[in-house]
Amino acid sequence: MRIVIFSDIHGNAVALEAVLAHIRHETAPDLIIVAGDLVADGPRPAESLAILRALPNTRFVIGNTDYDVVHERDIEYDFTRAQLSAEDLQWLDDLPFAQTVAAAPGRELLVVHANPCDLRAAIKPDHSPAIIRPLLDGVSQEIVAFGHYHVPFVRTVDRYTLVDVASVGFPRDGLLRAVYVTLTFDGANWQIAHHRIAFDAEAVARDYAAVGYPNAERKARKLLEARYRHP
Ligand SMILES: [Mn+2]
Repeated sequence: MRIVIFSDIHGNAVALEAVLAHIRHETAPDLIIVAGDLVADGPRPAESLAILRALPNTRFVIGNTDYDVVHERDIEYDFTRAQLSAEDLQWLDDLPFAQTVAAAPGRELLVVHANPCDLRAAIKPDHSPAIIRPLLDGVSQEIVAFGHYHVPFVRTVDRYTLVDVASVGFPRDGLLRAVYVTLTFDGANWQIAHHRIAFDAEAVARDYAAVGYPNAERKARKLLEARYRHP
């Protein structure tokens, strides 16, 4: 069984199309899971959401910015919300918190946006186990996959394998690549691989101004730097 997981598209339809083309040609997944933050912060929220919603064999979880686009008011969320239909916004608001997959009895995967407890606390690659353990309290699955922090990593904490699938649309590890993950269960073990896909980031950067995104220049620079600071 092969599962593709990706996250944090952030309204970047160009990066999303690059990832989906790579998946179509290289990966042949049984299932795709999208780990949230679908539309906010990018120039093409409506196009990105239409592409995502049309994908076959695909499940979703909600991200913090999916919640915020529906419920919060600021100049950027207002822009994003104005691009989406009332039905799109209801669909975002109705997204589930988590998805689970059982590859075999007792061999299960949990997918959430940031961590198994809430939508916002990031699990970081250098966090001590003492910081992470409370977030895993009560989790029965052996693999926990998430996005939110936008930095790809795999690490083990106690009996858990933690997989940050990073970000399709807004990289922040200094590499201007869209990232997705394949999780392949061969009957005994999971094989986990991050894939880094080139996309036309300059075109996306120019697109912010073309669509009238608020703070377009700052946002474009933030994308191209691929190193924005996480709170
Ligand atoms: Mn997030």
